[in-house]
Amino acid sequence: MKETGHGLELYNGSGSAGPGGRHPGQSPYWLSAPDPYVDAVAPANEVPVTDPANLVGPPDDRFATVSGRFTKFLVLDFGAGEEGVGDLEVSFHQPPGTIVQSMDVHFLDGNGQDLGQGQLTMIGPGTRVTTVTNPSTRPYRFLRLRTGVQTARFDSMRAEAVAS
Ligand SMILES: [Ca+2]
Repeated sequence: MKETGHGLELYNGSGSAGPGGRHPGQSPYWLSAPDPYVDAVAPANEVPVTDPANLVGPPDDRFATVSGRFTKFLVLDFGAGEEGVGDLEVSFHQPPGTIVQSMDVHFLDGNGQDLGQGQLTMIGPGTRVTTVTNPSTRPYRFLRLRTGVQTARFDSMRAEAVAS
């Protein structure tokens, strides 16, 4: 595992840097085009996240570890002006022996209003991608995932598209 040394940096860049990519001096996120990926762990987040920058931006085989807490939520932010629409695509990793983990996923608008709920179901070991069906057609800015007592590792989460 490579030490990045940029653990506090919340944004992963545009993805143009390639594997191993986050570099100091890269264009700050507010100069980048809107992207459909999660931008940050939101201030409203309620559970410990190790290496949170690793679940920001496009998939890069670097994983953030979420330590679930009973009745607590992981809260993620797509960023202002980068509200998502459509289903949610989640890249995750599970260790050998893991059969299935499941979390409720709430899609929230910019005011924190709950627009609808889907189900994240992570099946099987290794690195995988799954889709969470979003019942709402409205743009969402935040995700609230009910973590339970599970530990989960996420590479990235993306909306089907950026709201226009
Ligand atoms: Ca990642």
